[in-house]
Amino acid sequence: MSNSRTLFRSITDEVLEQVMLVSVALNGSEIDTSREAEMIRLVESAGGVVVHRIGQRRNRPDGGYFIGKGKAEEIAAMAESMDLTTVVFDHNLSPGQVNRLEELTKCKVIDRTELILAIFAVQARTPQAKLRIELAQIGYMLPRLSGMWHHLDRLGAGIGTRGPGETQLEVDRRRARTRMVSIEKKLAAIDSGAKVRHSRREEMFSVALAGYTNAGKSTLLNRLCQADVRSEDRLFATLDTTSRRLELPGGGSVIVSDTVGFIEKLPKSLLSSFRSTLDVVREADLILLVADAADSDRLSRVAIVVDTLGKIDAGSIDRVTVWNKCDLPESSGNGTLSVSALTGEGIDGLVDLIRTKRREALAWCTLKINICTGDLEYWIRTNSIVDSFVRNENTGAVEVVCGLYRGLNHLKKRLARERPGWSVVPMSAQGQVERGTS
Ligand SMILES: Nc1nc2c(ncn2[C@@H]2O[C@H](COP(=O)(O)OP(=O)(O)OP(=O)(O)O)[C@@H](O)[C@H]2O)c(=O)[nH]1
Ligand SMILES: [Mg+2]
Repeated sequence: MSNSRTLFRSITDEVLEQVMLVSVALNGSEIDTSREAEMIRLVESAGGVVVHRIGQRRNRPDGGYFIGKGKAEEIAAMAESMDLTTVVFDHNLSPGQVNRLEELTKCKVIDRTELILAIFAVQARTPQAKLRIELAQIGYMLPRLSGMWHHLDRLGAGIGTRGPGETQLEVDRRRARTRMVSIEKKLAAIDSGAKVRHSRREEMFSVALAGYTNAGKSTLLNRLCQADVRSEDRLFATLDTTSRRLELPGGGSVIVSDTVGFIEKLPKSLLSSFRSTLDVVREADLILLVADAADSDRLSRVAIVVDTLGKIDAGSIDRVTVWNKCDLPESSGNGTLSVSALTGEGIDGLVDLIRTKRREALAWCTLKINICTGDLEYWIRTNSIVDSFVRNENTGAVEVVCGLYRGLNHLKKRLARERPGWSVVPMSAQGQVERGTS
């Protein structure tokens, strides 16, 4: 999306773009003040500032303008008198509604999805996050292209690039699709590298931090794993995934991952372009749903997170809600697990819970290993919970009673792949011998 449309300046610019916010309450409801407050924060996170607010209650959206035409004229007059050129709506608008509103108000009209896309664009730091957001923006823009030709200049559309018989719109659509294919290829290469790294860790119990944006996920990762992820009082501070090892008291470790936060009506195009970023959530053994206990909307936001987890196929994974920010006076204990990622309060209890969940997920068995080198012993000790490890001094064989994270078959495959010279005769925990070597 070109600078002419990309909503706001970079957040590092000194002058913030001044914005009029339009809130619309539908179905006879009142204007929701906490939703309005969230919109103001979204505008700020994109690098703008709300200088005027207008609200309207109506039963259903107007097909032409979303709001009534009279209200749209009121916005036009207000924008002119306040010298404002940007109007943000707290709902999603159809391309036709945006065009009609822009024509009538002579302002740039931004809907909720475009605003969230703008924040992601401002916040993206890594090359892959930048590519993902560009993909989502083009996906959002494609159906809106007619009448927006000049917005494609960043994609390289320009004089002399039109093929015979093509309209400018067709050229723009073609260019947009070509760019999408090229981004998808680049992302596929990046994602396959990430998959290799991920498969190296797949023996470990994995814990994903998921939650509404700004709930404190990154702060919690930093607290649990002494990581140095950027945490900020800003919506969508995190757009990439960071995974760190958490050493558990009493031995063993798990992988904890922090990733992009959720919000109400997270745009579909973002969910699809960030799909692989969210793999750590989808493939987790345990999801810690991090909730802000001091947020007056905490319960509805937890419901939104649960709904979003369903949308990314992570709804059936074992999940525990962690009520964060319990140090704040306005926090309210909604459950047994209250923590403060900031002060460390309650973190021991959380680590205990992770340890218990990990233990519950283990498959217990006895392994008989004919030749056990120090290397293999180390691998077993770091990748399982060892209950007993007995070595026969005469033969060098060992018998190990241990709990495996991914079951015996996984261990067999792993040994066959990486330690082909070794032989393992597994038995069930009850002592019944299973035949076979790997
Ligand atoms: N008082 C208090 N503040 C906290 C706590 N945990 C996080 N915060 C603050 O909440 C804000 C958001 O924290 P982050 O860790 O960036 O939140 P996040 O969930 O990672 O947010 P996104 O990456 O934007 O989705 C920061 O200002 C943190 O300092 C806590 O336990 N207590
Ligand atoms: Mg974060």
